[in-house]
Amino acid sequence: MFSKDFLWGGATAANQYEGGYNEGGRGLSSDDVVTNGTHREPRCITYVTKEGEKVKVPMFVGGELPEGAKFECFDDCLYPNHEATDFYHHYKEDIALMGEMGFKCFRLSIAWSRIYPKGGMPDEEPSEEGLKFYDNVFDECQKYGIEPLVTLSHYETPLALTEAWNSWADRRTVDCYIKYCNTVFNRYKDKVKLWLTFNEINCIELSPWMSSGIMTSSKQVKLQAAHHQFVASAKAVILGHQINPEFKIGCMLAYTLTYPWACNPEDVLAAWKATHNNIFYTDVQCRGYYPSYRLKEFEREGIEIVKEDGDDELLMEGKVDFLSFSYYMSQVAAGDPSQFEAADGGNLSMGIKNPYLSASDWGWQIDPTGLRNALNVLYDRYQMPLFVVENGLGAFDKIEEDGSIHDDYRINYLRGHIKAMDAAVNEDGVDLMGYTMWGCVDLVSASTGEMAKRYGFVYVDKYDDGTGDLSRKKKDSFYWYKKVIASQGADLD
Ligand code: BGP
Repeated sequence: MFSKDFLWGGATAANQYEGGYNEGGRGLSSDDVVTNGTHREPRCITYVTKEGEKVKVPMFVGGELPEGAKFECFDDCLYPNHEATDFYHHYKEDIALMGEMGFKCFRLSIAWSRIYPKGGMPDEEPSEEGLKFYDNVFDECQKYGIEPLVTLSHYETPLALTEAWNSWADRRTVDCYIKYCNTVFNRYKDKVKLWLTFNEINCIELSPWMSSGIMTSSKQVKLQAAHHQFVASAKAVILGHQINPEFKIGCMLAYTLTYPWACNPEDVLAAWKATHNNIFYTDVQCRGYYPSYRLKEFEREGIEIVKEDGDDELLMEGKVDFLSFSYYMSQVAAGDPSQFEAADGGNLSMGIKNPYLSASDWGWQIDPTGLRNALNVLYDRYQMPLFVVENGLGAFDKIEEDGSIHDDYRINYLRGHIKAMDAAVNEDGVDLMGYTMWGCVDLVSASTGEMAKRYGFVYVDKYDDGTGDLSRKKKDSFYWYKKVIASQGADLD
């Protein structure tokens, strides 16, 4: 059982949900030039070289953009987020469905290029039409007593910033981001109190394009860009608190709990290293300084982070108010991973297969107890409020002849994870603000670009080939989650 003020709800992001990519004066974003993929086939970034050659480069590989090349959408490719599942035109209906389930909180992101089509270049004015759209969305939330939780940057960056200077690789992007934050903080200060600065900030090293619209394969460039995001996040926290002292501004981490394969000290060391790679980002954002293990690594590898005077003080002053994270799976590490069978992550590498766990159809290893561990590890380390802002099961759904969708696999997954949170809160004393299940209305998968990988309580008639009438249907999990919320998590049957 959870307290009355526990923030139950669902999570989405503009790049995968909103659509309307060329409507309302919106500028292009980095995700607009990414094709669809599958569990096995990569999503690709598309561009044309100055010689006119059409190039498709796998999103997780990325790499350098040849001089003179221009991003372009090709007629023979599908770009799933252009329309996505069209929250842009369905927001009233979708928020009403969230209201019906009893949501207390709705996590969404603002599409930065809807507010500043060119990213907020000097002299650029914000788009009133873009601002008005989110006014409408927040007003709709208010009707149902739903508190918005807004991610300022979720897996997309205005394409103009990439074209100008490779986006976050360049410090000038910090100013553009702060200009954008200043605009939305002021505009929505009475409608939105909960903010997240960057979605899954640690993914910048795994996929600089998906995370931040950067074309690079260089570790130096990625880490310099991460520094820019740390500075931007700290500045946003400071600015937000000045604009409205009631704001709570958090960071957001893709947390992957890592187990050692065995009690072999080499395996334990490997797990510790993987963990530190993961929580380096929250170490900086929650503690306010770079941790020693990463500074030593930079020294060894000759990585030099260029800082401006005052950056260290900024990081300390701009620590976040709470730590939010996504949790889908755990992983296993070993001193010598080559001896073990790898988990089948398809598009993504997932470490070693854990013999104690089952996996989703996309190979993500399902581990509810791991969530209890995760909550304890993070709370012990930072002693600040936590928020599970993503968790859920991507699965194939089948519509029965009568139109019903029996997604008991999804209910089982969620039930296990909610039980684990309950134990972390009520048995271990973790301070947990809320739970927003990922993809509460079906949306496009970030890693594969598929529609077939569905998360929602609400089914959307949209398919991998881009067809579908976008109509909405309630799945069994819709009614189940409604009961869960009404009983404050006591009724999980
Ligand atoms: C997280 C992202 C989300 C979301 C989710 C599920 O990493 O923050 O944007 O998509 O993962 O992943 P996928 O869509 O690849 O199944």
